Amino acid sequence: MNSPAVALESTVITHGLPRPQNLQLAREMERLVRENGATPATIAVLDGQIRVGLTEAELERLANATNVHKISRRDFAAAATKQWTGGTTVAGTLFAARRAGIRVFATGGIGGVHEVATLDISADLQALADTPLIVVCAGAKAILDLPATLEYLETMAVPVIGYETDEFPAFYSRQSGLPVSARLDSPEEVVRLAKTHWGLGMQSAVLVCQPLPPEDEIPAAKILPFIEQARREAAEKGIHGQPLTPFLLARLAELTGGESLRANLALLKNNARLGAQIAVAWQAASKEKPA
Ligand code: PSU
Ligand code: MN
Repeated sequence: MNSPAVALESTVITHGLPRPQNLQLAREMERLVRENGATPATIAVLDGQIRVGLTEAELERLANATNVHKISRRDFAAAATKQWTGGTTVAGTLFAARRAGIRVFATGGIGGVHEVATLDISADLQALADTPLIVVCAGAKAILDLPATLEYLETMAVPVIGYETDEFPAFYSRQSGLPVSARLDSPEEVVRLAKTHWGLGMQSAVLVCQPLPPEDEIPAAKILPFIEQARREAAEKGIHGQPLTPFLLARLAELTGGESLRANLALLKNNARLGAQIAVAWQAASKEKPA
């Protein structure tokens, strides 16, 4: 029997992390998925083609590519028409993973509602609203308006599961003071909830939110002033739209002397592990009785 696939996104490789940590992390996530009994499927666009699963050489090419695009759901047609190469966001990866029949996807932090003067709501949220996959994350990136992001997910009928926690994790920090819609404590429970959700006819994703390991967390009181500063600088520089999230992540890494980068890498690896465990549990449950 084939080992079950876990989708991995690639905007984190092309836009979310600096070189050379981006390639190291991409390899490490693939290794962790394998080590936990599943098959990694890193999703990206190469020369206009949607690719599900990359070779080692392709991963390296993507990580070092110049003129690389950030590809959300709306961008696939443009990418095909113009032969772009790019990293797929959570929204883009959800689309490609679903077409490939993959059920589980691991990422760092989903996009959400930005705290800016103009409207900026990540396409990740709409994709989560209408794509039935289990998405493992560390919450939404703390650079966002977390209460507004949770409200949007509630409106769109996305279950927000706290994995071994009652609180929505805040990416760099384990706690946000905000509630999840249910807490679950094992991969088997996650699978049972997801199968029930979709069995009821729901089309939305199940968002599994796992706090990063305690030893890697940055307490909210420490990271929040830096987030404020990075946001202010983005506003002053007139940065908005697609470049905003990459700018904020890179600036935070500078402001924290690399601490936010270390936390980001740790949570991505942690989520790769849990994604693989959930994929294995999904396959086992599907063998017992067809979904
Ligand atoms: N998680 C990380 N780093 C990242 C991202 C997620 O640890 O860079 C990426 C994801 O690909 C996500 C994107 O879809 O950031 C959100 O971008 P935007 O806010 O522009 O939708
Ligand atoms: Mn945006």
